[in-house]
Amino acid sequence: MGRKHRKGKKKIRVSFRKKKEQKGPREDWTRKYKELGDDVGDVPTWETVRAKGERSRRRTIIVDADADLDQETAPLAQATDEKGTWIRGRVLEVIGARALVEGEDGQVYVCAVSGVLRSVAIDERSSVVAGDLVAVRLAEGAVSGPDIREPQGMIERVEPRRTMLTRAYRGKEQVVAANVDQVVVVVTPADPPLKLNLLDRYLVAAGQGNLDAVICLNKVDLAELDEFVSILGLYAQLGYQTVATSATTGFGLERLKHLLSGKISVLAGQSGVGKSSLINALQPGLNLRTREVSKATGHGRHTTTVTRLYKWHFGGWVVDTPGIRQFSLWNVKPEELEGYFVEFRPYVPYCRFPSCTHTHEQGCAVKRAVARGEIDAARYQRYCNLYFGEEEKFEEE
Ligand SMILES: Nc1nc2c(ncn2[C@@H]2O[C@H](COP(=O)(O)OP(=O)(O)O)[C@@H](O)[C@H]2O)c(=O)[nH]1
Ligand SMILES: [Mg+2]
Ligand SMILES: [Zn+2]
Repeated sequence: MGRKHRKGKKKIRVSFRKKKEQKGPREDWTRKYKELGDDVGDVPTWETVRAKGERSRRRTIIVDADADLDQETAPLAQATDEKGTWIRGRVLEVIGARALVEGEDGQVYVCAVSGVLRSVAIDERSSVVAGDLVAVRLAEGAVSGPDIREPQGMIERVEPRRTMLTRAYRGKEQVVAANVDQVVVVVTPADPPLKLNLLDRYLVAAGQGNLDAVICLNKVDLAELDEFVSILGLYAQLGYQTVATSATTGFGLERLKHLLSGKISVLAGQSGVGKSSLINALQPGLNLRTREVSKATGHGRHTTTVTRLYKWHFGGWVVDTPGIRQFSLWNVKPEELEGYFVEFRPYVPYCRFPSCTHTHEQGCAVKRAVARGEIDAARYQRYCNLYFGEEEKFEEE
């Protein structure tokens, strides 16, 4: 089933490498690299780090549709210079000074993090995190395998992070995962009952983290699908990707697969909605850590969990992490909420008061839109509840 995409070819855009830009403190490294100036060393010639602002010349090439590629990077497996053999890779997990990196060659290498990288990081823990795209210098005769004791390579570079999941750790902001593309918010029509306020809260959190959101309504076998089509329809109209699934019957799993394919996703949702079941149904044997395992340790279930990327056989990764509720992006200020209720956006500029909270004000264009039926009244009500800090306790895995 997962092989379905194999036949197709697709067009992708890749960057030309510009020789001239290889020298000197590169605009496109993150600030911490800039501070190092020229001492960062020679950038491997195949380096393709690119800043948001940098204009890159691009060309379109045709590749196998199921080739495991990151659209930001040119497909290139490895290169050799006087310093050794370099590969690009994706960090799957970091434990202490030891990182698991999946190279573009598909092999997993145990790597160390270079002292330079560690010393420039504001917080040592965040110098390299799961999801990072890195350049690794492999030792001579490097052996792949996740359980090798000695590091087989050195992580020398980290590409700028597109997105970051962070959390407060000992009073500091700690990055726990980088380059996550999307949050799949899993909800259920029953068992546990549908909580749209919680769904909206997740969507706000995703928006704040600059992540796309996919809404997955699981356990549709427990209810008449018709009843929920309107709910998914509302969110689809707002521009979210939606999918109705049943991990039990297999309904909707192909579409879910399609939505996950080629991306780094994090599954979020209340405990019991079927996140683990969905992952197992998509890929039996993935063996994500389960709640039971962490329960066995007895304490600190969320804080001690290491974030890890697991690879889908159909392409892309799933992040196994403490729920996103643990992350700082959960703490949205009430006045920022309006920005994440996407349907408010066209109306907000027309409110009488620039500081309008869209809750009680006269001349509020958002309220007017609700009255005219242009904004869903129930969703508006949930906005108000969130604004006033109505928070329901729930358990998230
Ligand atoms: N009827 C039904 N039950 C499901 C479905 N998906 C999961 N479950 C059940 O819901 C319970 C919680 O599932 P689990 O995957 O542990 O949820 P998690 O806490 O989100 O990881 C388990 O008993 C599953 O068997 C589904 O699509 N339909
Ligand atoms: Mg679970
Ligand atoms: Zn208003």
